[in-house]
Amino acid sequence: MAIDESAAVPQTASAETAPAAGAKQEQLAPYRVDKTGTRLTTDQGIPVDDTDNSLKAGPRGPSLLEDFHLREKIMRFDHERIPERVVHARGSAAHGYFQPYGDGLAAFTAARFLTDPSVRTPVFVRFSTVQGSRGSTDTPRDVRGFATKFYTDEGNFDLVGNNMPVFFIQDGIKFPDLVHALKPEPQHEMPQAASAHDTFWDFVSLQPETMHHLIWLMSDRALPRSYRTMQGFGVHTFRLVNADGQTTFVKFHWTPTAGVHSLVWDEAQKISGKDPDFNRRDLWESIEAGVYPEYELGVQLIPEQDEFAFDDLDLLDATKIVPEERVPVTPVGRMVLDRNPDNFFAETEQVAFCVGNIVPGIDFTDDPLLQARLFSYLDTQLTRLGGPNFAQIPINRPVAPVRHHQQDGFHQDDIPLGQANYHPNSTGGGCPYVPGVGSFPEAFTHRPELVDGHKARKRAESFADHYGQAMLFWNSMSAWEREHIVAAYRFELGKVAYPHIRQRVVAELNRIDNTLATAVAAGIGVDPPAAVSVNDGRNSPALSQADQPKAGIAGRKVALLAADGVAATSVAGLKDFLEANDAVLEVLGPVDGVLRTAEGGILPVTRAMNTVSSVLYDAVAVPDGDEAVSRLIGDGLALHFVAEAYKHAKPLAVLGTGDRMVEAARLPVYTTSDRVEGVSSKPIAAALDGVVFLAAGAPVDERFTTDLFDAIAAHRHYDRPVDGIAA
Ligand code: HDD
Repeated sequence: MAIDESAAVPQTASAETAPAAGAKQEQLAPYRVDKTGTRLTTDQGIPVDDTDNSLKAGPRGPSLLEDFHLREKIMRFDHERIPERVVHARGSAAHGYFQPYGDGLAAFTAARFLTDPSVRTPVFVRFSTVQGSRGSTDTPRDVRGFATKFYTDEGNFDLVGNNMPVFFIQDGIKFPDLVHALKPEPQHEMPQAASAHDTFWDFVSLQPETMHHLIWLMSDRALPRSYRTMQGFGVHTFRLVNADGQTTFVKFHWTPTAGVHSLVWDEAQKISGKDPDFNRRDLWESIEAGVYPEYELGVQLIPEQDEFAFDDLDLLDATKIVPEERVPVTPVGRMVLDRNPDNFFAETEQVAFCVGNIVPGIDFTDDPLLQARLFSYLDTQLTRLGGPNFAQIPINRPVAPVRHHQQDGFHQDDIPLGQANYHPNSTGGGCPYVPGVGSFPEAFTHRPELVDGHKARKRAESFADHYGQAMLFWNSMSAWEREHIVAAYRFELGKVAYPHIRQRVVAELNRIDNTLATAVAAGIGVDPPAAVSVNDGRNSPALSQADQPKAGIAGRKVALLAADGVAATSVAGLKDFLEANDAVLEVLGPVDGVLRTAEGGILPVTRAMNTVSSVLYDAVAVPDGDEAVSRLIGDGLALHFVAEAYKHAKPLAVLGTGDRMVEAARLPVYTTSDRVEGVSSKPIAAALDGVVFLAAGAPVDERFTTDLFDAIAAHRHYDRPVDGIAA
């Protein structure tokens, strides 16, 4: 085929196409390869005129070894895969930037990216599940990784956190045991992307330090609606170090500006089949739509002299939080994710986070979990990325200059010039020079800490309590959060084959709270626990998702069920309202194409109803228009759609005679006999939660949009009586 040479474009994309500002995008630009308008070549740049037929001795004869294109093509294909991450294998990532609000942290840290509000630091953030393989689903009950690489002017800082503020174990030496127990069982590689199995529950019930993280895992935090709506935590206590070398303990928190929202468990399981890429797609589509995920960075600061001020927790114990009521979280800056990666493998798969990557102004603590991580991340990249030069992969390159005497190894991309590959040298003018300790204020200085102790494989006494903070968490939950937690334990343990493991978990739960243990035991067929009360009643309101501030509705997806005869006026009003608030309305028809409206016009269908499901939406709307409503009532799929959305506590927008559908779906909200002068607004007491009605034939008005905004912003309405709903 003839090539239009004029269509050829330069090999590199313009950095100006990158909304994620800054030095990192400029650095990546020369690596981006645009194939538009180019000829096909081999790896050696030799043009190829046929890539569909191998070179043969006669059309039906054997293929010839001299066919360098065949050999290269097959060889390259054979080696496309690299080992997946041993944990957190499934992930999705985005570029963006971080900017501090002001210089408020300047007294605490010398790190400029945290203290100079004029500095926008490029970031690359990778979100992940922990247990599943690369090709698994996005919505198992699992912890989510939240790893941020800050490309600061002083080098890369990797904050490799999770969406839960604590970890299962206190000492990194237990990590291989934890992960073996958590991952699919060795004999049959089951279950995939799920924690409900014997080895996991066996391990955790024998390792009581897991109890705190476990109750977080049984809560809705393990089912984030979106990466845009989950918190992130650095988990460990780190140190901030100021210009005078004084240090302050710090805990890092990410808080999404879109609010903290979760799925319900039944929904999460269904999504795993309907759209295993649910969270990945949401991240990608939000950024493409310009609804950029945003997170506020907050810090809890603890003066160094207060290290031992907490009688019930040790700052070095990663199974503990510092309750926000005792040390408040101070907001210090904002992160915006505004650019999708160009290539999944090159960026999301090859990004290498290392907990040991810190910059001047930040330092480690002696948390034994953190200490083991310092080795593990560096070590794992050698296998995963094929050698010691992984920091040269474009996504991993710092924007700060890199000059040293390390050399060679697999995949050395740089061409170091000159003779000097050692220090000290005179052949290279003494460069790269090392000015000497203390003579170079920007250099990283390890905190001069006095270390004194006898070598011993021991755990500190101050790490001994494993139940107090699990109790704090349980006490801080709202009624619906507790119901979800009990249901989660019952579900997970209900899949455990060994009764003694179930019983042992109940005994552990009884050390947290007797009502919790009793409720779980009642659901899994084991003996009720002894009626002892250990609960000290303490709580921390900041831990409850119910107490998180509600944000707007940007990025929420609303499904409108429609059919021929749909009243178009209120649909148009609904669409305008949602789009004005950066939310999305999708019109679902019985089939693809267009619908005939009650007014005689047409309404385009976004998707055929059978290709989606209520679980893929945040809210559902039913239309006005007698004919359309009658058609929908006759369609079991549509009725199930409405009932299921109601059961999953989602907001419903009921336009005009669409109220007949609410009645037909047997939702305990409303019957048409409740209509007052044609206006469908009479609630059946509190059961109306999150169901917003518009009068028949009426245009969308402010009362309706205000109520609907609040209903969607709240995200879920858990006070509904849903037990009898068949969905
Ligand atoms: Fe880890 C990956 C988070 C404890 C060893 N971990 C990994 C990732 C996240 C976390 C988000 C994925 C990074 C990415 O997107 O590439 N890990 C945590 C948190 C922990 C934690 C918040 C506790 C506070 N991890 C932990 C321990 C060890 C590891 C105790 C080992 C001693 N983690 C690894 C690893 C991984 C990893 C094996 C797999 C892939 C990788 O590092 O790059 O080294």
